[in-house]
Amino acid sequence: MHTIDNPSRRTFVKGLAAGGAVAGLGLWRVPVWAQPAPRQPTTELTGSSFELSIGETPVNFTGKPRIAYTVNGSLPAPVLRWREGDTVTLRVANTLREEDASIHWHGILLPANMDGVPGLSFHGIRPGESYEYRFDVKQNGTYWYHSHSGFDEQKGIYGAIIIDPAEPSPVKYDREHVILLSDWTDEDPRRIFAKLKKQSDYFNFNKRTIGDFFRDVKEHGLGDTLADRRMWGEMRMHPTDLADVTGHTYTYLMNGTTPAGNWTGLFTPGERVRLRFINGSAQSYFDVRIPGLKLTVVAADGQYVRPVEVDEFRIATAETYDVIVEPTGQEAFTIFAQSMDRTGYAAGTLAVRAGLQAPVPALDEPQLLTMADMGHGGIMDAHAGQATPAKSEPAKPADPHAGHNMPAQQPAQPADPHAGHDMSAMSGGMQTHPATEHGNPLVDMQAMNPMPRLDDPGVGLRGNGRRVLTYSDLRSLFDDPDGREPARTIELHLTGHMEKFAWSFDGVKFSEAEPIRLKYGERLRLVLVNDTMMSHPIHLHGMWSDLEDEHGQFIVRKHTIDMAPGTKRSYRIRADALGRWAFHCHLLYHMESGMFREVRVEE
Ligand SMILES: [Cu+2]
Repeated sequence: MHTIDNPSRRTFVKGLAAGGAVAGLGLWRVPVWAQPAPRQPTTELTGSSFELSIGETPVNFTGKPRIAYTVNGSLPAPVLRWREGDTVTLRVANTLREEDASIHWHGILLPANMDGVPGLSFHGIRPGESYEYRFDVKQNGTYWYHSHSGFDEQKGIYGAIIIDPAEPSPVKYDREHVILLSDWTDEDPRRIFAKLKKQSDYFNFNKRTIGDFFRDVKEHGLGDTLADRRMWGEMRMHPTDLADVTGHTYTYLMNGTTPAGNWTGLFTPGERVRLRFINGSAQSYFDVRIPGLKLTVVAADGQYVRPVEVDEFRIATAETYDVIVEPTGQEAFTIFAQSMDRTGYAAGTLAVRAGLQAPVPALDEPQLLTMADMGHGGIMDAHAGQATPAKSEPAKPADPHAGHNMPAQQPAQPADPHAGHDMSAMSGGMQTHPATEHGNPLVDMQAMNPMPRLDDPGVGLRGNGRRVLTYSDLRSLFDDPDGREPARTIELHLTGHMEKFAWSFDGVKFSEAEPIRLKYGERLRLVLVNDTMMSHPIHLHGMWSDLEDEHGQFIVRKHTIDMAPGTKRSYRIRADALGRWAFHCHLLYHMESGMFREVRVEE
């Protein structure tokens, strides 16, 4: 049995049934708790030529039979194992009855017409048709692949890619396991999207209660509490809005297995085990730890980093982390991946043999966002000319009128187009905003004093007694691979309106936006400012995102840059891939609502 201390939260923890893809066995009519059949390991396909077929498969993760979209009948899709230096050919057939399909190879450098984004790379794969992808493999490490069509990714089209290196790996290990985390829903994703558009906090059940109010009054006094409440009201947000789709609908999966299904990876005591973590979810961040084990992070987004030992790490949607563990002294360890909003978890076991289980920790308490998370930390200091990020939590409620800006209610002020382009803006001073944000009904908030906060573990992980990985811990094994100083800077703001569930860059939805044009071969700096109260994992296709520190120095090469609320972060891009590329938030429902741009690299 699972250990869940707080019974009132039990209803939120979905996926206590074993579940899984049960095609062809006829089991899916039987309640799964009566049939805790052991899960088959995910198929692994190796070589340079692959046949992949997108279709429908009956599944049962919650006790209710549903139809998933799968690759070769498998959820997650088969692990693809390539070799650096090979040319791979992947024939993808779409056997869906009515819908177009696609596969995008996430984080893989390839020609634009092989990238798999309908409308940019190609036309998509029509029902009954196939597309042949063929490209040279120029990198190694842990990556993944997923659909880029509609909500197919949410329905099950995602899988791991492992690329074995041409040269011997700098990391030694005896055994490896892929740990692919994802979120399953019994609902039609289109219905979820419609609900979010109608009522953006539909799935947020962590709202504060009248009891919390009186506790706050006792702790902070009536004046501060009222001010705090008014502030949140004005921001049109609930302070517990950490995720917009939650465990209320989601069952969190580890390698396609619910917690009760207990996915198990084997080890022999004394071995060095490489765990390849992939966040293949549609809309979920996970906080991962393995009680009893230190995690040595050796790669981020497929690229090796200087080894760093931690107890826990947050993995944003679409990121990957490779971790070495050396399990010993126990027969079983729980791999625990709680959702960032604490409405559920994925879990599995590392064990010396199948059938074992270690205790499963209770979910941590959900934490409130602070004013620093809103990009208003150090606002009072900023007025005095010395901004300091406020990192401790809980933060004392700030003056409700000092720290935030409601552009819809303010007179329009054209922004200075050059302000914020110099790096001094990265370390303090009032933030300027693009003119398109002002008076814009799709923008409900702006960060006044956003900070890089690369050493911030993030809301819910601060001061928890565990050593938590942050971006400032990540150092690529190599220096800036380009070497040139960026010749120009593009600043983009992540914008949104919570109530309308509208998401965009600079307040302009994809459908109304011009492409971002890059000159072939140029090295440029992209500065992102998160004006919203949610985290956004930002992914650029076709080229690397070389993250910089607070001083504009290269620190780590990634394909997905997590932007916590109230952060301002910069990275370098070498525009060395001609063509049309997708650039977007990797939260599926944010992308669908407009937080997406085309990046066009031209001669
Ligand atoms: Cu987003």
